[in-house]
Formats: sequence, structure tokens, C-alpha cells
Amino acid sequence: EPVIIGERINPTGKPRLKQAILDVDLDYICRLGLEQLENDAHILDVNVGVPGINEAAAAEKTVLALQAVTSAPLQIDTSDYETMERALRLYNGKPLLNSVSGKDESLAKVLPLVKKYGAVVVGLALDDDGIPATAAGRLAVAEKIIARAAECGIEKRNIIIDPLALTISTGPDNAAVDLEVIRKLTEQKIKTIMGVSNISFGLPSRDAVNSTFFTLAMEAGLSCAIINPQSKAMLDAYYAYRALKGLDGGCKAYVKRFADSVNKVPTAAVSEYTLHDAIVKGLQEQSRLAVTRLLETEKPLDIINTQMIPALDFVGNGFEKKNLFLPQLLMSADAAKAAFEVIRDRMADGGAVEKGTAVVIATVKGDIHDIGKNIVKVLLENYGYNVIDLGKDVAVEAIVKAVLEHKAHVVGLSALMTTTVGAMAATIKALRDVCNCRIVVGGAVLTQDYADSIGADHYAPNAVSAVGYVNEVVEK
Ligand code: B12
Repeated sequence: EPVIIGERINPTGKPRLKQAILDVDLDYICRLGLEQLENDAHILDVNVGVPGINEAAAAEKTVLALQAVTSAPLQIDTSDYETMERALRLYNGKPLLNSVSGKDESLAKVLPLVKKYGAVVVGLALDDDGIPATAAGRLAVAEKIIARAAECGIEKRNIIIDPLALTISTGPDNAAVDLEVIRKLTEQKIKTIMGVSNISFGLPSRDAVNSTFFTLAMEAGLSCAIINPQSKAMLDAYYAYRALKGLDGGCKAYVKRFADSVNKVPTAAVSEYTLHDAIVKGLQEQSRLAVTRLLETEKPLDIINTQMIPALDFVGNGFEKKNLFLPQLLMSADAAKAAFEVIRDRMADGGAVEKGTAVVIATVKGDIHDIGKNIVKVLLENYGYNVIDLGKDVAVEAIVKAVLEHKAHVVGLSALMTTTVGAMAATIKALRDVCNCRIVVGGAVLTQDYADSIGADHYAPNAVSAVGYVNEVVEK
């Protein structure tokens, strides 16, 4: 059953992506990746070769960003040896490298890297004399690559041969040659890979040619197809082929795809995400755009409560169940912060009334969670309070000092972990020893009972409750 490799992260002929690579707009690149995965790609090709840039540095950043938003395998696609080495080095898992060729220099440089990093490598059927015209010629190059790899200790199963699709508009036998190479290699149990759409270069209505060639190639045994998963014709061919070959019991996947397509047209351009999805997927720019759209119709606090917090809860739960990992949590937190900055700026436009009362706010020692505390801060400022924000991971003494210095009437403390509520208790105790300020506490792990047990004056389950309490204290 062939594997689909999404081809869209490749700047050739794509000015928007080229610009994104130049601007290090990782958000855009990640979205291109996620969309292909949503459209059933199994692996993402990653090619950031834009002339004149530091390709190795760009590849490192891109691989890290993609691996933070998806666990799908990546194909590192480059002809630059330094880029290969650096991307292979930091890739999590077993990398797929595209490519080595039958050229002596390429074999000498690439194969040791493949061995060193335990990669799977794509072997291109071309050598110092170019691309052989015949199937026999390309098979000979494949044999040479496999033999040289064996000398380096690389097993056959870690090599995938690309017969190289050349357009049929200039050579009537080009498709037949590829299919012959794929058939012969499949008989020898050697895996094959191909960038399918090159076959139609220069022709009109390319999808028709590509999808038919794709079907023929699958029938010949193609193991990996580098295609645009957002092409309806290609995916139709793929699912129809699986159903016809008995690879799709009860035609379930085929029928599901049809049912889905009634509701959804495959996206040709990069699509819009809801705020919830943008945060869950860790996309900062999408998060900003989504929140900006929402602010046209909804209130800031409603957006926080109905989209931001549920999205963070969702990733928090995933993290707890171990199906999401820390890099993803970090990406989501950054996306939530990006959205919140937009909300904050909007709230600041509201023209707050200065009440002047000083409120000191901090996340306690040992705890670096500050998204919730920042929301409380902005809301308090919006109500005209003079908020002195001490930040996160703040020592007991620093909080005491600030409260005395600013003669604060109210102190807000945040703790999000069971391991840091102890620091909250210690802070309250130290404050009680030196002043009679009111203390309001909040943060995901706290409860009313716990707040009572550590001597807090008020437990605020959310930012609105926090403001209500401060208003009450000030009025009294
Ligand atoms: C985002 C996040 C992170 C981000 C934080 C980024 C940041 N700048 O804040 C990052 C990725 C850095 C992170 C790191 C870690 N995290 Co974390 N994280 C979360 C997550 C998913 C969301 C928290 C959040 O922002 N929620 C949204 C905000 C708006 O809600 P909130 O904080 O509750 O705030 C509201 C109210 O509580 C209240 N409130 C909050 N503060 C205050 C303060 C005052 C004064 C008042 C009045 C009210 C108030 O009002 C707010 C608005 O309504 C939670 C899971 C969850 N569902 O809560 C885990 C979670 C808190 N993290 C957890 C853990 C374990 C960690 C790490 C230890 C992971 C690790 N192995 O490294 C580290 C901790 C490092 C440290 N020393 O602190 C655990 C804690 C488990 C526990 N029971 O102790 C949780 C619960 C995830 C889980 N289920 O396992 N995390």
C-alpha cells in the first residue's frame, strides 16, 4: 500500500512559500504541513532551498517547528551536504533523506551521513552521465547505489529508489520507463519513490495525466508517492485504487472520503483556523487572525472563556494522557499568548477609569505559568487599578517587599501546579506577618477548600471573580 508524501513544502515555483522561508515565517510553513496531513499525507517533504539563504539554518528551524506541531515523519529534501548533516542531526526519530544519486561525489558525501544517523535514503536513478534513457540504465544506477551503500553498512531496507519521472511531452516512452523500473525493483523487494506530477510537465489539464500515471505506478508497485495531497484527482485515484485492490475493507475509507467531500472541498489555498484550533495546533499567526475576526462580534472575556481556556484545557489533558508533549504545550501556550495580546490591546482601547488602588500580582515561586495571571492583570487594569505585576516564579521576599513598597491593598497570587501551592501558602504566611492586605488566589489546581486552608481571603476561579472581589474590597 503506497505511502503519500506531501510535496508542498518546496519553494520551487511558489513565491509565497519562498517569501515565508526568507522571513522565517514558520507559522506559514507549519500550516502548509498540517493542511497536507489533514488531507491524508503520511509524510511531509521539507525543502527550504531558496537561493542565497543559509539553507542549513533554515532547515534546522523548519524541522524543529514542524516536529513541534506534528509527529508525522519528515523527508529532509536537499542537495546541500551541510543542510543534510545539520537536519539529520537534530531530527527526532529515524530520518528520511532525499537524496543520494549515483554520482561518485554524492555517494561519497551522503552515504556516510546516512549510516551515521541511521537514516533511510532516497537513491536517484542518475549518475555522472545524467539520467539514463532506458529502464536497464536506471536499474544499473540503482544497483550501483545499493552496492555502495552496502559497503558503508547500509541495509537495502533503508534505501528507496526514485526512477525519476520525466515529462511525456518530450519523450513518449518516459512513463513506460519509470513503470518498468518500479516493476523490476518491486520484484526484487526494493522500495520505490517518485515525484509523480513531473510526468505531465508542459501539458494542459495535468491532473488527468498525473492521476492516471499515479494509478499505473501504484499497480507497478510504487511504495511512496510524492504528490500534492490537496489535489482531488490524486487522492481520488489513491482511494479508488485501494478499494479496487482490496486494501480498503468494505470500501470504508473510500466511502468516508466521499461523504467528507460532500461537505468539504479540498483547500487550494492555506485555510483559516478557528481560535480554538489555532491554539491547539500551536499556530501563532492564525491565532492572531482568528481572535481579530472574533473580536468583531464577541466580547473579549467570552472569547477567553469559550475558546482560549477550553483549547488550553484540551492540550493540558492531552499532555496528561501523554498523547501531546512539552514542545506542543509550549507552541499552544505561545499561540494563546499571541491571541491574548490582541485582546489586551483591544481592551486597552476601552478607556479605563483610573482608580489608583495598587494591586500586586504574581505567580508564586517555582511556577512559570502566567497566562491566567496575565488575563487577571489586564482585566484589573481595565477596571482602572494600578497593577504591579511581579511576573512569574517570584520569591516570597520579593512579593512582601513590593506589597510594602506600593502600600498595596490587594495581592493576587497564582499557582498552577500541586507542587507550587506550597509556595503560595508560604507567601500568604509571610504577608500576614507584616501587613493586613487582602489576598486573592487563583490558578487551575486551586480549590475553595485549599484556598481556605492556606488562609487566603478569596478564591477566584476566573478573572471576572477576581475583579469582583477587588471591587468589593475597594468599596469597603
Ligand atoms: C500552558 C501550560 C504550560 C505552559 C505555560 C506557559 C505560560 N507562559 O504560562 C508551559 C508549556 C511552559 C508549561 C510548563 C509546565 N507545565 Co503546564 N500547563 C499548561 C496548561 C496546558 C494551561 C495553563 C493555562 O494557561 N490555562 C489557561 C489559563 C487562562 O487558565 P488558568 O491559569 O487556570 O487561569 C484562570 C484561573 O485559574 C484564574 N487565575 C489564574 N491565576 C490567577 C491569579 C489570581 C490572582 C486570580 C485572582 C485568578 C487567577 O483566572 C484565570 C483566567 O480565568 C495546563 C493545563 C490546564 N488545563 O490548566 C498545564 C499544567 C498546569 N502544566 C503542568 C505541568 C506538569 C507543567 C510542567 C511541570 C511540565 C514539565 N514536565 O516541564 C511545566 C512546569 C514548569 C514550571 N516550573 O512551572 C500540569 C500541572 C499538574 C499538577 N497538577 O501539578 C498541568 C495541569 C498539565 C497536566 N494536566 O499535566 N505548561
